[in-house]
Amino acid sequence: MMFNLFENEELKNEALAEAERLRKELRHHEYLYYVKDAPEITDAEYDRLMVRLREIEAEYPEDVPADSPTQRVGGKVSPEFTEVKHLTPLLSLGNAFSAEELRAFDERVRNGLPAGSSVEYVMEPKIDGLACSLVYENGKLVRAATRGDGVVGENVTANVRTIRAIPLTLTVPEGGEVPELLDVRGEVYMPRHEFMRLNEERAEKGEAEFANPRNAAAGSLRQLDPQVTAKRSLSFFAYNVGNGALEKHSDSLAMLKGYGFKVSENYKVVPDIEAAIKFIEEFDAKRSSLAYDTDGAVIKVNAVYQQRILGATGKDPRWAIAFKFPPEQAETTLEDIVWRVGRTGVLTPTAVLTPVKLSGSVVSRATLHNEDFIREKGICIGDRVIINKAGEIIPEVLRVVEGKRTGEEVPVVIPIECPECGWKVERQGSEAAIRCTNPHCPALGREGLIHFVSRDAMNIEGCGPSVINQLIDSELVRDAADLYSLNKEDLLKLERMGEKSADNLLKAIEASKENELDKLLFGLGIRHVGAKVARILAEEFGTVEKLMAAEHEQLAAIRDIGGKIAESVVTWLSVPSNIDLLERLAKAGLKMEFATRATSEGNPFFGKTLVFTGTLPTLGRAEAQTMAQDVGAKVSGSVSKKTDYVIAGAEAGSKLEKATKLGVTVIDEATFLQMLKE
Ligand code: 3B8
Repeated sequence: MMFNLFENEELKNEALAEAERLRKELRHHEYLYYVKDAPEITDAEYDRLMVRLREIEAEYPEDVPADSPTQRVGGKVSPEFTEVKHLTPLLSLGNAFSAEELRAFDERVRNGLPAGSSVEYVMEPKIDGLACSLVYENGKLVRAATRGDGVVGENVTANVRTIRAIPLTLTVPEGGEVPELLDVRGEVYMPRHEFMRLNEERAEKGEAEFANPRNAAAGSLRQLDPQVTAKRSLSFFAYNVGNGALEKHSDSLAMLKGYGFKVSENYKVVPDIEAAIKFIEEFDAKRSSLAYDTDGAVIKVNAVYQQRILGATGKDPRWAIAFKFPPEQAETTLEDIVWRVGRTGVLTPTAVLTPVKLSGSVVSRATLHNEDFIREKGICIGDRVIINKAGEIIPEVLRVVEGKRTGEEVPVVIPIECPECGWKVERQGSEAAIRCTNPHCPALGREGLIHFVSRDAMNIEGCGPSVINQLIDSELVRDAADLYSLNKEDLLKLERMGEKSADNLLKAIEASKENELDKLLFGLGIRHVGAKVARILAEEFGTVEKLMAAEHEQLAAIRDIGGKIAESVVTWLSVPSNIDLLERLAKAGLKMEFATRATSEGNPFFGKTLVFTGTLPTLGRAEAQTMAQDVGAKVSGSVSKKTDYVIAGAEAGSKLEKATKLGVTVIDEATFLQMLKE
């Protein structure tokens, strides 16, 4: 008995040491991926480490630290955000719109300091997101709050914890000291590609799209359910220290970087205002190439003692100002509207414009979103229109210049036939989208294949739209499965396809077979199944067979799935040609499985220790235990202080007694089943 206990103790210590190593490794890879943008391992490798860590933590739930990489998504759905008073006010910045105004700012700064002071500035890109304050006590993130009115903000800690660019524990360099208190200020933002992906997903689901990444970030951060925020891939740039700043702002930025924060790689210390103005011009030229939106540059006095002397006027500090770039707009003529058919059969109107220069590039197309957009803006063909760059990348028609109408303008004709195949189109219910009703519309095949090979789906490099078009036109490929029987000879028939590119493409096609099920499910282009839904389905079912066997109710009961998606999945999987496609893909050697185990962090039993006792009314003991383990619970045979729940059935004897004595929560089968679904 004693010996056994020792052995258990030893096993436990080994497991806990392994868990700690895994946490360290995971944190390091999260840092490389989310902060440095330079991952060293694949997502699958990362997932494997995570799965192993979860396994150990499920075994020893009482030894899981709050800053474990598994603990980012937690917390409950709250009815509202509580208020938090900032340690020191979170001020906002005044604006400058010209070099003149910047020189005036510099003048005010120097007038506010002892005569003859020299002033050094720090220049930073101005990230277009939401200001947040993150409070670290003894190196641990304890609170995160939005700016609010500057004095009191909203407590968004649970949501901020899901942002992987934000360390839950500061990385303190060897020999360094953990600060007792550190108030890190910065901007929560959504990278552009995430914004585009999110909007695509929302459009697919018939939900309203966000107007720009800033709104998308705000909407995601202000979610009452942290699970939703966790899925939105937000990021964070640290740009100021509220409490615990060093003598120079530039040193504080370096310190933040050392602690593991993402700090703009584009900041610069400049000796005077003219150099600051030059920085802004240079930055303007490169900002469109950044992965996130910027709406200007921030100029800050570098010496903190000078900042203190200058202080603040009302809500704005006197030592910093934001230079705002003018909104990027241009006027041009809308010559025509073309309707393109996407992979789901949705017709999207695109404006054909007289080419015009807009923020450095020539624009000749702009998106018009859908029929309602055209009506709301009152757009006619021949109109003079103002275009701008929405989310700084895709040009959008902002409005019509009505004063310039000549009477020659022609109202837009909404198509009643598909421009690709001539079938009739329809608008369903409250949806804004017009769809082609032909299930075999050629556009679906072509666009579907383009989607199938795209990065977030099967990620087949070297297979761009022009290759796909040629493959279809030459009848080498009809659907996704045909890609896997292509050979080099076939490929060499294509235009601009040399030996090397053909070899590379074949390699990429071969490699794509190893993708996990979620990528395939997303790639199939099932309506309402975006990347996230595909992942949930893959996690839930693990294999295509199991998914095919699932009934509507079973699907609809899954978190984040719901009736509409369930309907779409069941329908898609019942079409013979789709089943045939899946069979041919399987035959081609695609993996069609999801190896990573389901993550059920959200379930109330996740990581908890459960004890079953007595006879349950409907469930067998083994069945009930498996169900609990499937959501990440640990099942134990005896009740102790570490037991979280006792599930008691008829004639539950001493275990129930002990549970009551220890104050352990006792539930019945019905409650157990109910909670399993949460
Ligand atoms: C003081 C300094 C507000 C800000 C600041 O990228 C202050 O520094 C601020 F009262 O809002 N959006 C930045 C950004 C914003 C601010 C800042 N620095 N880089 C930004």
